[in-house]
Amino acid sequence: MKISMIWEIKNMSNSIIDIAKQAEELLSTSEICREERLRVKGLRHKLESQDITVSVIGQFKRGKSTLVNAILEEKLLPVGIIPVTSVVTRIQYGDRSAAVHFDNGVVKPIGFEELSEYINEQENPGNKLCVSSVTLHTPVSFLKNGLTFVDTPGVGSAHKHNSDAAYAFVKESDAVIFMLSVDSPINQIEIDFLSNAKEYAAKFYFAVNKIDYVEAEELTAYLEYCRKLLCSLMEVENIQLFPVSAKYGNGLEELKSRIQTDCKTSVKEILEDSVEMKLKDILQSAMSRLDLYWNALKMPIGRLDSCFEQMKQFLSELKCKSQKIAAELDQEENNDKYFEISNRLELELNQMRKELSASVSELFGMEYHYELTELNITENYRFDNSQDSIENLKNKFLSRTKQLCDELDHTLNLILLYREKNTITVARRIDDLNKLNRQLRKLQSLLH
Ligand SMILES: Nc1nc2c(ncn2[C@@H]2O[C@H](COP(=O)(O)OP(=O)(O)O)[C@@H](O)[C@H]2O)c(=O)[nH]1
Ligand SMILES: [Mg+2]
Repeated sequence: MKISMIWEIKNMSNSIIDIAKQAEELLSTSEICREERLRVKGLRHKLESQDITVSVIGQFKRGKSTLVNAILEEKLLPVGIIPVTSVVTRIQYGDRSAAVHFDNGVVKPIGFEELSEYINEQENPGNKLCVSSVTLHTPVSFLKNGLTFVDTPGVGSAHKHNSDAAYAFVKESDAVIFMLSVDSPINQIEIDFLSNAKEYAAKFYFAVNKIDYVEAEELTAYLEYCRKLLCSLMEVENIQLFPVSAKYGNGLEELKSRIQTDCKTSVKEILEDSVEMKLKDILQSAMSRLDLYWNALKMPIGRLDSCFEQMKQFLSELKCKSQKIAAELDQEENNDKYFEISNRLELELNQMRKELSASVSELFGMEYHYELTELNITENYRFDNSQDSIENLKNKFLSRTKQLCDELDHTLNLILLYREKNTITVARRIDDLNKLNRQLRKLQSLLH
């Protein structure tokens, strides 16, 4: 560990690239913050390359995939009347090619005609193929100059994993096209999603789709309603709306040329704002991690040993419990109960997260909260092809509980490696952690 070599923040420049560089350097002094360092490295690369990520986000069926196809002037992505898009698709400039990225790190080149097999909810239900994303290259001028255009799954459908993927991808977006549609008033799902997106994306384009459905007067009323609501949600005086028909092409040129102009003239500002927002999140996460180590190091060694033993025991009990829950599912008649079972497993997972948070708090005397999944248990959704899907649900549940336990186990092992009998070394390490924490806080205070 190099914590003792902590480097001092001197004559700090407030430019975001400097803050990012300093954050990266600072985080690299401790292997505890490896993950955060890698995330900052990605941000620095983004600033240096000036590559901007613009994603289309919103509720399912608002016409996101249709819009991407229309802007790129090619029917690349599948669209449909039922929720279709199940994975994030990144589209960049280049010779035509397509590749699927899987959760386990494998990348497989595919033909464009095979796309649907991987990104269509009906063909890849519950993302059983474990696709993490799909990347396409196509030589369209809209994508020139390092623009990555992204189609995302919609939020709010019965397929919860689609919402999770959309929420996760917002964290990577620099600018977003937030897709609304005249056939539905803005609802709470969209409001919640927008509030979250506001924390990560630096630039918003509000597209109001399906204007071919309504008369001019109705459209004016709808736009006025949207404008008022969005101004209050975004806390701004005025907002530009882009009324479009993704299906028939109306209004697309205005939206397209606005994005292109911004990408030419204000890409630097957008990226700096975006990186600043993401840096805040990363520094916060690094500081929480340091807290855990700090608490563990300050414990008398005997007490620490017994806490570790109890924690490891608890983790192995959780793993057994999850296997028992999965095994019991075999004995039930589950073919028509996909939705109930999916919810039950999510509830079990939430329960485990709560128990883990409680034991970390109890044993290490610190707040350690896992985010809980919100469940809409009133929804009555039936799934086709259920036999296959129940099996898939069970495997997902097992792998998510294992991941939950493994992550904490990994952190505990790192803490074990880090602790030390020699009290002078312990005192020095605590001092180093304090210093690092102070430096991170200083950096954080430079962000708006
Ligand atoms: N009338 C009309 N239908 C549209 C328009 N844009 C999309 N749709 C339809 O809305 C449905 C959902 O579109 P899709 O792009 O799959 O939505 P996504 O889930 O947001 O990606 C499909 O049936 C589309 O044909 C539009 O501008 N006008
Ligand atoms: Mg879609």
